[in-house]
Amino acid sequence: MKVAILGGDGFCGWPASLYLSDQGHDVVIVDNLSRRAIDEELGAESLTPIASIDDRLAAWEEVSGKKIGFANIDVAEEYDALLDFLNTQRPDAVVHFAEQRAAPYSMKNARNKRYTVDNNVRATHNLLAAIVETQQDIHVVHLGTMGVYGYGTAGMKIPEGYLEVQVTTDEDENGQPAEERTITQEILYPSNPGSVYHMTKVLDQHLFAYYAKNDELRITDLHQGIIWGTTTEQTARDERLINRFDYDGDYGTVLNRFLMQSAVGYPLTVHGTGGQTRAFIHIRDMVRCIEIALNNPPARGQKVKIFNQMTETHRVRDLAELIGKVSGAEVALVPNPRKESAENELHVVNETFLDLGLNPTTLAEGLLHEVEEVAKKYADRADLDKIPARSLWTQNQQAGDPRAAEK
Ligand code: NAD
Ligand code: USQ
Repeated sequence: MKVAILGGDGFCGWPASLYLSDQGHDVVIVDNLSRRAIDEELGAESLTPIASIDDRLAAWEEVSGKKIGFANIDVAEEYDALLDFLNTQRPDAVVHFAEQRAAPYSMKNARNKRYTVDNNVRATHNLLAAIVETQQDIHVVHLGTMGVYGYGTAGMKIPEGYLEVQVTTDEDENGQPAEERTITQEILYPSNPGSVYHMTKVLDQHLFAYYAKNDELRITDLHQGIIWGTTTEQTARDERLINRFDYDGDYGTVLNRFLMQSAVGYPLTVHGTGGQTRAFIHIRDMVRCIEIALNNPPARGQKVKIFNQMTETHRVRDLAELIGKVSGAEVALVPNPRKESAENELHVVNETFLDLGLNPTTLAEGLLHEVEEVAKKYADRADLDKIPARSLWTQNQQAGDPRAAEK
């Protein structure tokens, strides 16, 4: 299959590109390298020394004998270039990772809120409009988030995208009084995003529903949980293929941050009481899920397929305690810089991927150590000042800095 990977230079996109190429797919990456520019803007680099995109691609060809193409296109800003790319490359499928994905970065200030909305919504809409304009039958696989649902339970497991609702009415179809009856309808599960970033994924959902209905585009939206781990079988083959490892307060995600903090001897930054429960998936399962989704597209005219791409849920303080136990790290309860519930339960349906053959990689000590070992190897590249989460959801919040009292 010919697959275009939008955002293929990023944390998820790079290992997914290598995995698909390794499986024999013809892969071409589209990326404007904006994530590397944000590293510079924040003065916070990946803990691992990531090679330039040219060196990455040359290394992959050398190691695997397979070629991955690359086009530097801003999907949000360069519509004509995107259209031209689709017309010349004619991919069977596009995997769309090309969005600003950090909730804290999106909440930093008005500029970042506007950039995140402009970049993400325009990137998604440009892709959909361009596919319609090219008149090609291209399957779109989009990386969405579990955060579109919020993190509550509503007294049941969160379903895969849709909810059947029943409304009891004593009116007929014309709004005239009638005998009481119950109408059943399927709707998108009510959204409840917790940041401007998460909100852009809610807006994406509606763009997808519209284009699937109006233009019969074939679209799969993967509601992904937090990725943990950094290494896949392919990225481990050569140091120049190494994946990025974000640990800073804006881009680092919780479990990888805790493992890095443990590796460099920094107290684990548990926000508030650590009562947030979230969905997780290991990076090696993520790459497999992408291929499973590519192999199981919806038919033309079918509604958007929504899969919950997660394998397990964990409470933040339980993760900190586990890491403390296995590696002796100190746990610090710091002020929560975010506006989120102190505690939540989370139960999620993820049967589609399991039914399609995913064999989940669950949180195991060995894999936790593997991530910690990567962090230890590059510990001298860490800038400890970049660890605290300083982006505040409202003026009333405080930075999640365990060393604030010492400063
Ligand atoms: P990332 O920031 O590492 O990668 C995103 C890539 O997209 C970067 O290489 C960036 O340069 C590129 N990009 C952004 N805007 C672009 C544009 N306008 N044109 C072209 N390229 C553009 O993020 P990631 O962690 O790899 O996440 C990828 C996707 O997966 C995101 O959409 C994110 O919402 C989703 N996701 C990530 C996680 C996670 O834990 N990392 C969890 C759930 C969902
Ligand atoms: N947290 C801590 N300490 C830290 C960092 C985070 O306690 O040092 C807490 C946060 O307050 C939050 C939880 O851990 O309650 C998760 O935070 P996170 O930064 O790991 O994840 P989040 O902001 O939700 O975003 C990440 C990705 C995003 C993706 C999302 C999936 O950056 O792209 O969409 O995970 S999900 O969380 O399922 O919505």
